[in-house]
Amino acid sequence: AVNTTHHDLDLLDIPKNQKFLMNIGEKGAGKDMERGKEAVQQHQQDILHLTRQTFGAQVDHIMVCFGAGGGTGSGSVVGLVEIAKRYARYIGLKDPNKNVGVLMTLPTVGEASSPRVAENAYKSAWELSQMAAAGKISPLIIVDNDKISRMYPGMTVRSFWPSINNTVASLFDIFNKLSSLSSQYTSFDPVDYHSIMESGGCAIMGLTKVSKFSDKFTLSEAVKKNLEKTLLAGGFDLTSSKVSGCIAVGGKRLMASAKGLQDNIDYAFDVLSEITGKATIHRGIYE
Ligand SMILES: Nc1nc2c(ncn2[C@@H]2O[C@H](COP(=O)(O)OP(=O)(O)OP(=O)(O)O)[C@@H](O)[C@H]2O)c(=O)[nH]1
Ligand SMILES: [Mg+2]
Repeated sequence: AVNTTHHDLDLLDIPKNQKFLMNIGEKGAGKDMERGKEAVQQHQQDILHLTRQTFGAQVDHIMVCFGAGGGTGSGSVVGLVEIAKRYARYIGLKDPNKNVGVLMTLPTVGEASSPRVAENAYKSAWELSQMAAAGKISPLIIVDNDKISRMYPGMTVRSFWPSINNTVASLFDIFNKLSSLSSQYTSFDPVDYHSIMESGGCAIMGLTKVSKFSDKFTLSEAVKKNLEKTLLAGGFDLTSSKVSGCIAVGGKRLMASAKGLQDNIDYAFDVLSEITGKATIHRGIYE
């Protein structure tokens, strides 16, 4: 983790030697993106070194994460992506453009009422979208802090960022984890997962629980609704998607006894194929 002030680093629950202060003589970039940009240029060697030291060489994919709106993250993200690509090359990844992605958060409506914050967020979202569309990063995941805060109203101050972060991290984690497991039915395997992570553009993800699975349409509806109202930023044209993955997970007893469930799951996969403009669908059915 890097920042221009130790205040933003101190509270992070990670080992001290994984935090790096990009010392620019002042505490924080004060929402000035130029300062963030200069900070990363000034310290790129140290950051690359810390990355190698922290993560070693057994890494498949790198996600640079930052909160848009401030000066440090927004200003330094493109420089950090460059460092991540150098690291990727160093550990032997063939195509760094496909193995380095970005996870960014959009400021809440309240935060973005400050014109500087809104402008910073807009600038970095625009630049990263261009990079994603041009296949220079893969994927770009945009987390909408405001949307999540509206989905989980009534949060305490203390739980606000940690619960948003946990929600997003576990969503990201579950596809990765499931792809490492094999299934006796249909496996969503690591190659499928990689092909999604490496396809460029923007990525959205969702997770939903379905209880009335015996009805033909509830599963497909759940898939559809989930894509429309994910935790992540909305407004994407789903018909332009290139690849997608969908995994159905059910209990042992359910898989053995629910009549017609296979048909309903297949129907949900077909509907997903329709909504995504016939994107390649990687399927998985797990118990
Ligand atoms: N989801 C999530 N968003 C966060 C978290 N921490 C900060 N943010 C978002 O990131 C934005 C930018 O944070 P800042 O501290 O302003 O940015 P900075 O990159 O440190 O830049 P300066 O403070 O100007 O140096 C905030 O406005 C929040 O919307 C977090 O833990 N989780
Ligand atoms: Mg800050």
